[in-house]
Amino acid sequence: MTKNLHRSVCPYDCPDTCGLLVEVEAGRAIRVTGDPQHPMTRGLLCPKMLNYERTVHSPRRLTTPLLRTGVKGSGQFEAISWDEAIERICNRWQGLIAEHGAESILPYSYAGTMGLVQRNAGHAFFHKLGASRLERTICSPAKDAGWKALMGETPAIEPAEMGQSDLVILWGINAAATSIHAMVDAQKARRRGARLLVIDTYRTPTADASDEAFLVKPGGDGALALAMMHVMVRDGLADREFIDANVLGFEQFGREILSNCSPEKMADVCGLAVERIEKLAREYAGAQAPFIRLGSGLTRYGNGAMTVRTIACLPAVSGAWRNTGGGILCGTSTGGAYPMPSITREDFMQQPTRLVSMNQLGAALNELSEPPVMSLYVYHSNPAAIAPDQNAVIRGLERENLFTVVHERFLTDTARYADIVLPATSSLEHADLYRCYGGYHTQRCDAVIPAVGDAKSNWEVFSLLARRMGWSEAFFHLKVDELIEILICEENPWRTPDINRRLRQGEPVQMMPPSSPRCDWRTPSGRIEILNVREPEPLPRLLPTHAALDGFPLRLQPATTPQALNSSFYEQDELRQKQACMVLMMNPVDAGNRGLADGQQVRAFNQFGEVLFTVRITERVPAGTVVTEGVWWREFITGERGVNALTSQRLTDGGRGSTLYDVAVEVRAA
Ligand SMILES: Nc1nc2c(c(=O)[nH]1)N[C@H]1C(S)=C(S)[C@@H](COP(=O)(O)OP(=O)(O)OC[C@H]3O[C@@H](n4cnc5c(=O)[nH]c(N)nc54)[C@H](O)[C@@H]3O)O[C@H]1N2
Ligand SMILES: Nc1nc2c(c(=O)[nH]1)N[C@H]1C(S)=C(S)[C@@H](COP(=O)(O)OP(=O)(O)OC[C@H]3O[C@@H](n4cnc5c(=O)[nH]c(N)nc54)[C@H](O)[C@@H]3O)O[C@H]1N2
Ligand SMILES: [Mo]
Repeated sequence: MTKNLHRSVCPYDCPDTCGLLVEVEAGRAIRVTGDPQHPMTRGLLCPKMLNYERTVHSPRRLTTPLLRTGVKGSGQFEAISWDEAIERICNRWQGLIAEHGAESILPYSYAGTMGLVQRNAGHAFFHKLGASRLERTICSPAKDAGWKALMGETPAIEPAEMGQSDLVILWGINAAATSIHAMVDAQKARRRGARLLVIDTYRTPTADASDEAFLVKPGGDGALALAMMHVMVRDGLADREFIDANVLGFEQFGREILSNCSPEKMADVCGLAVERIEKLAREYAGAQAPFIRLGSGLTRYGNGAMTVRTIACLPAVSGAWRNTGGGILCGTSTGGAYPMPSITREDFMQQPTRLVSMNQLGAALNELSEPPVMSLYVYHSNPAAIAPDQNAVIRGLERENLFTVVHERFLTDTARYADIVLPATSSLEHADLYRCYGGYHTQRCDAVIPAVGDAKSNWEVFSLLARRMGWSEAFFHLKVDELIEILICEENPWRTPDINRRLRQGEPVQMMPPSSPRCDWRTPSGRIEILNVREPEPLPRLLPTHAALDGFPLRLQPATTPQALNSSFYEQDELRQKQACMVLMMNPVDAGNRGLADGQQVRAFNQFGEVLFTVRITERVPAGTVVTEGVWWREFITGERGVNALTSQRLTDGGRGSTLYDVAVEVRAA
């Protein structure tokens, strides 16, 4: 590294966890590039991070604490000092604790930064305070629940095995937008002769790069997988020898479930013609080592966990697990690589406090009692934009008697409702330690520039709050570097002393997950448990989505865009302008039926709310499905509400996840 070139890590919630090279001049980041020596990044960055310096030095950055002066939501504030801000927060909390108890305080945080210290910086504080706890389940817990029901604790296969597969299926993952390095690997496999299939609800850029795309009805993948297995059994394509040795409950599954799941019966549910289901089943069963990379898109439904569990049966039935390159990958679980309880400090809790689902913030703010939520402390999350049922969330945030503190880099939709706003550092301004969930690398980095304005990191703020509360635990006085060292120094099979040495030097390093040989199933029976009597549903079967029962004719898919990450990156004008405006993609048939013309303003509505979009008429979405990409900030949209005014607080069948993609609407001209 030259004097002005520093290593850092991408802090965002993405399976790639890229290595960055940051060029610094006079205390400012002036250029950000991908680290060519990083095992996943290999010099390639996504369009968002390629201009990360525009986020870090954005004129929109918050630089000082703010006190609300106007009505909630108006965005009117005056600058105050950190001392005053901390004093006001702690005073108010002490009053609330005396009157309502500490559970009247609710922290809300998620994935603004994935750094192990900064992301989890508030846990110890709120545990000691005795606050309500947040159940952090907005992303994809249904995926874990579905996997566990079938595979127990079986670890993930090596992502690089995709390169040895002869048939790669990107299933419910928009890799070209959400995990570009997996996309590079998939294309490499394709160039070496593997077929690349995509299964999605609309024609994404990932689908464009495939040999063949299968567009299903939202939430219809379980039906597709069941029909595929029906064909495999019917046509003698199931691998009986593998099944006999490795699978529990296959005969019963075939008899009780698969026999009723012919392609004819499933075609309508999954939205694919019978011939295409048959062809896909034969191609899958005929491949030597088919590799399914399962995304999170299809898990955010009322049947999400069951969908994952059903799809994960495919390699068991076809025997794909026999061969290197074959199987299914949901993500690498690297959670065991560091001793997180040393940071989150559950032991500071005097007794287990109330758990509040982050997917039901609207209900928590408006309906919870004994005690009601009287204060909300939001850090590295933007619930007014990203949480389901935006109308309920905003109604709650508007409550005059709710004391809201938001620690943020920008004046987000949520920060606009705060009583006190605290300015947060960006990842280039604080140290942290990162681990990847799409591979096995890990990296530690230091701050590479000083804090912008008076911004402080998550840990610094909680340390200040703890001091003002008068707490004596040495833990709250530790420096970020010391916390990182606590995580690194504990002995762990994932990290040899040499890995730790290189980590401390800031190098990106591959960890060594405790390996498991192929076909070593970590379930109570030692087999893949298609029959699992510990589950409420002992066998995988067809479950409906929530939206199928809502009575609105179109399925809405609130998808991701390459130009943003959830509600992050809307501060970059150039990226936002590429998205132009909040668009609703609609098939010509649906547009024709409603007399809509391309470019027209439309309103989409359901029982939860109403949202204005600009309609784009396109064959990229099948009839019956409408798609919008991105989670826009309200200041950049035409109407009053973003897409999450149409989503609901209902939970998934397993894992208590969000059902953000399980949405039905009607659309009319505005
Ligand atoms: N550019 C960009 N990158 C991101 C993000 C982002 O917002 N933008 N978000 C980050 C986060 S937090 C996450 S969790 C990951 C998520 O990354 P992915 O795992 O890729 O998940 P999604 O993009 O939510 O959904 C993937 C695809 O599933 C499709 N899909 C939705 N419902 C269904 C269904 O019922 N069946 C099928 N077959 N497909 C369906 C969607 O259309 C989408 O194209 O990406 C991370 N990376
Ligand atoms: N409609 C719809 N809704 C969705 C999704 C979708 O695809 N469609 N995706 C869902 C998914 S998968 C997820 S994971 C969630 C994500 O939801 P969130 O975790 O809320 O993610 P972001 O919208 O990226 O907001 C993160 C915020 O953290 C701030 N931030 C960044 N770094 C720091 C820091 O170090 N300290 C502090 N204090 N703040 C920081 C950023 O400025 C940003 O405003 O959204 C969910 N909501
Ligand atoms: Mo996520």
